Amino acid sequence: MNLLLLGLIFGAGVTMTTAEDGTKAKRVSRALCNPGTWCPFGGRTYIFISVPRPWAFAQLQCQSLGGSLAVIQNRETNDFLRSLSSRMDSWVGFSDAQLDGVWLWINSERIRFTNWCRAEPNNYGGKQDCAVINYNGENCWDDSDCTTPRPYVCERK
Ligand SMILES: [Ca+2]
Ligand SMILES: [Ca+2]
Repeated sequence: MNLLLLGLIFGAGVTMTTAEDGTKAKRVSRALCNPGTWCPFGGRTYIFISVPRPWAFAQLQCQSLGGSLAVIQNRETNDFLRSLSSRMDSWVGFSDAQLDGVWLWINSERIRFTNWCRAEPNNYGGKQDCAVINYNGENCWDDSDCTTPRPYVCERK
């Protein structure tokens, strides 16, 4: 049964890669943006993982997929990831765990854009060190307890 399924998937893959028709190619590239698949945007590719994990485990999972938690450097990427993550509260690779109040992107990129919600980051309870997008469904970020399992977004070049 599994072999048959594999054969079907492989067969479908061959059909797609050998297609020279432009319309069909367009359909394939759009299909790559489905949840659970890597999706290109702005020179990077992103994947949304809906299975909730604490921030550090989310990063490990991103690494095992050949990437890292997502970095957001402009409004366009922010809004794209909002859509990709279905507006669910999701981890990205922004943290002040090393020194409270000093926010760092996980890949050490310079900070070019932030989108904090009003009165955030507030380090509530003295233990909020990881950034979550789509806070309460809003289009803004909150600092949150890193140990809370949440969906997350990974990126790779
Ligand atoms: Ca903090
Ligand atoms: Ca907060």
